[in-house]
Amino acid sequence: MAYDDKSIKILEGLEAVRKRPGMYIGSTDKRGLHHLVWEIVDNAVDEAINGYGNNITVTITKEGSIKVSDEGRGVPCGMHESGKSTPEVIYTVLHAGGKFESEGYKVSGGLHGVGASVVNALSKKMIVTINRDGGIYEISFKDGGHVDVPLRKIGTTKKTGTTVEFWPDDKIFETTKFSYSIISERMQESAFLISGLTINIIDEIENKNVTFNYENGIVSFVDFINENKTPLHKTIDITGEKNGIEVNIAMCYTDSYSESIISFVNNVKTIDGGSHEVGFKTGVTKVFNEYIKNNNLTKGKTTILEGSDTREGLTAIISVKVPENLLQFEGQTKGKLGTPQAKSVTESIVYEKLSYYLDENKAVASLIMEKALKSKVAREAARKAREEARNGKSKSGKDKILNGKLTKAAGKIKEKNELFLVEGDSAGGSAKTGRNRETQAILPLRGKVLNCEKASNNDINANEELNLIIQTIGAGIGSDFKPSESNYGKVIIMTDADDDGAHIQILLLTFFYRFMKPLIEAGMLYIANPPLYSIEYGKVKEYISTDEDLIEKRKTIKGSYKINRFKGLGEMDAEELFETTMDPTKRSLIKVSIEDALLAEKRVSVLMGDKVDPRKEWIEENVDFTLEDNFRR
Ligand code: 28G
Repeated sequence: MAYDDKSIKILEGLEAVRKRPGMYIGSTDKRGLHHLVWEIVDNAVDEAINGYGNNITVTITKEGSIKVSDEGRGVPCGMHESGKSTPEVIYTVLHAGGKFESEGYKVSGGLHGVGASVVNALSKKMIVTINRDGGIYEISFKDGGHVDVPLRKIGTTKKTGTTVEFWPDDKIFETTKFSYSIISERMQESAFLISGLTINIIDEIENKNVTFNYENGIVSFVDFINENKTPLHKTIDITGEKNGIEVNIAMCYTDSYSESIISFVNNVKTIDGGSHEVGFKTGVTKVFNEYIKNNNLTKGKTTILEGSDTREGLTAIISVKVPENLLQFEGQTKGKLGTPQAKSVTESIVYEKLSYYLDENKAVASLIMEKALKSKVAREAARKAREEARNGKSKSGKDKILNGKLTKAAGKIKEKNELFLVEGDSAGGSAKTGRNRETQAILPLRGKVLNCEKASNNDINANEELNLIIQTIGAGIGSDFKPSESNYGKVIIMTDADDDGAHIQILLLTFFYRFMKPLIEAGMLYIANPPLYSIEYGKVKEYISTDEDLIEKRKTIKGSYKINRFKGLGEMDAEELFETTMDPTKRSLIKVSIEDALLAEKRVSVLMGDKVDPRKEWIEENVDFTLEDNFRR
């Protein structure tokens, strides 16, 4: 191909990325914006994994850019046959294409490694600085990957490494504000997975910085997740290799009842698990059942533990390395490992190493076996109680509670009905009066909701408030929960817009996350979005949700006006509450989606402390503020 033709192809490629960014980075919202960072950082991490440079720095700059530096070999600075420099080619030629291309899924990183040229295409400016062969080289781009200044030598140095600084294009992204906490969390994860790697994050805007470096790798990862929990033993480290597949697992039981397993393949998180996770679970179950049998802990009876019994209170990180030729991913988002050999290899390594560990550590073994046996007893008791409830044996008592508190919807079409969980009796009163009687049911909640982070099924059943919610929704709990059986198409949490309200919100989210996760996954859980202010001028009364909007509104009003700040839902009269917050034709609901559900567990324990700031931040970062319709917040 002629030189000019090649250049045209390159520009067409960059233009294609700008036309359909979603194909390359998933979305143009906050998540898509951060994908840009992952793409660049992954290249730096790859260079470190290859053994070149173990120090990476990510800076959120005052100028609105992100700057990533590594201490690797530096991108080669020679000339390509086309007459372009190697860096120009690397940062302007699209590599393996978008999401729908079948080939070219990179082993590590981002949305299957769509590459630095995609980041360039979506940036209004990018500067690449390379330290290599004694020189400092620089090339810059503008307006979506067009060369601004070609590669040139700008100085000398003894160091080596690459620095990429880019300014995301605000014509493409809904937001260009980078989040220190989102970046930190992901970088911390990389630092856990690659022990010995140091990652520094600097936020020049908010004057914050942090450095992550973990000599003990994923053992530190498990200990970090368990920071606010009570571990029952020292974290167990399992490593092994078979048929070219490397397995590294860190696991530790705590006194809680929840299970947190996070898995990775070639340092990429497998959100939907897959064969390596299945192998792990099968291996653990086998080891436990063999142990209780061999050590006669079943007192002669044939007791068989279910997998879930062996994972109560377990925190585990599974990290496997699979050679590229064996890699298979499944599912829509390719977040599930398919490779069958990963199951057998993981299972046999877990079986071998965990059996050995338990035989060598009898005290730990009896602690965790006892825990698993207790889980089995509790599980069977709970099942029996549920069956009795279904057969009507102990129904009357519960019905009485329900009838006293729940204001039911008159309509009988379950999918159309909505359940409002309302904080406090006074707000509950307004909601009852103001609601749409046909489709809206009101359940007022009294006092604080139980913190479910450490609760077992039994604790939940014993808690009146939560029991009420379970009975009202009527679709079961835990592994028995079926969203299709829900009495309501939407469950809507309606709390005051203050700290207490936020706290109740988070406690309820924890409960739903732990005991009714499918409800969240089915997109049936919402948060109501009541206004903060009303403003009256002339004959008009308007409701306003944010401080920013209030400031804007005041600017537009000529003459006098009256502002009222709602301190709580209870302050609104029934009509006002319906009109602003409940009316399906006017309200804006927030759909709850906990993306990174497993790490949320860790945050939940952070949140349950007294600190208000992290709690607020968590809500902001993790509750997906996608509105039900096109209403603005
Ligand atoms: C700072 C932010 C992101 C990088 C390197 C190092 C090399 C490289 C990168 O080469 C071109 C094509 C295949 C070899 C490789 C340097 C070999 C020898 C590199 C980064 C050349 C890419 N010397 N460091 N790319 N390959 N860091 N950090 O992007 O043949 S990208």
